[in-house]
Amino acid sequence: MRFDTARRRAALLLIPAMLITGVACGSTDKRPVGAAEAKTPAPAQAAAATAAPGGSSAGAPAAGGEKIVIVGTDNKFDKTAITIKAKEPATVEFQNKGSAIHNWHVLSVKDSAGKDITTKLITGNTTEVITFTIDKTGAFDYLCDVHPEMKGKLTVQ
Ligand SMILES: [Cu+2]
Repeated sequence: MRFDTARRRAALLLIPAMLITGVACGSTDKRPVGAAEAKTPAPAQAAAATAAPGGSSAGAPAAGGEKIVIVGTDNKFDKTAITIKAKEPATVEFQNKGSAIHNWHVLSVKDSAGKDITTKLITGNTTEVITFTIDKTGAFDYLCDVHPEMKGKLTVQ
């Protein structure tokens, strides 16, 4: 009999402890979920990529603006100075004609969507086309991230 009541008393003491930890878990679980979902960025890159290819059809001067071809070899760009217009889409076709991997990356400025202006690192005999808009005028260095001696200047007028 005495043993039984002692056990019951112990069980009663456990209940408040379980309630407290239960509430604590519930409240910490709720916050991070919504924050993580909200972070997913908008798919702006997909739209930019599809704007590049079919620029030959008449009537629509908007997408792509002018297309500039830059050829990279081991280890230099064929153009060390290019000029584009501010607030208008520019298309750069970067051709890697070397044997090493190279990219074309504009420093110290982002595009109008706040993204880095860069191609991926691509292997020899491959090409990547990017379209971007820069909202401000200025002169910005570009380079290959692997070979900083491959460089030039992008002027935005
Ligand atoms: Cu390179």
